[in-house]
Amino acid sequence: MAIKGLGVVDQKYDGSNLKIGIVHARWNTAIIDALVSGAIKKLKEFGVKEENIFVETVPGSFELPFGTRKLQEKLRKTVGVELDAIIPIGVLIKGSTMHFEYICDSTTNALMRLNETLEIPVIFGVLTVLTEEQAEVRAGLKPGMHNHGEDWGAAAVEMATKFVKYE
Ligand code: DLZ
Repeated sequence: MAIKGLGVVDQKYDGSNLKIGIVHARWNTAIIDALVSGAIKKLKEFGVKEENIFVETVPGSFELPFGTRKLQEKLRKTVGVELDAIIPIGVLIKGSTMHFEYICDSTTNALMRLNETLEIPVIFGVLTVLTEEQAEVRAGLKPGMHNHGEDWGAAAVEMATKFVKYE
């Protein structure tokens, strides 16, 4: 049995009636693209329809909390769509200043607080890594390595099914 990672999914989930939002930063694009693809692949494997996956971008991870909150509101107001979960995706790579620490801390806290204020689950799709290589490994860009975006897709379906559309 694997020690790390998501583990075995506890039941078979049907995401065919779910609407899932993805808000992703554009910093570190190659890694972001892989993570977003991984999340979408997993959502589809769980039956989420392509037309029910709503993708929006923001400049960097610091903008993720605002983008996450506003995507829900924007879709509701413009096209009458009620999201069942949102996956914010960002990649923060440590540089030579304290910027990394501040953005990691504020972004993580703000996303966590959205779970207390929004009525839908907000998944934590942010990699906070020390090197580009660590990010590539976690995005499945190195041979044989696992794409964490897939875990975020699975987490969104599980949380939405258990706690939003459970009837
Ligand atoms: C400024 C900045 C830096 C230094 N590093 C990253 C990063 O590694 N990953 C990321 O997503 N965003 C970074 N940013 C941009 C900030 O998140 C934000 O977009 C800008 O400070 C503008 O508010």
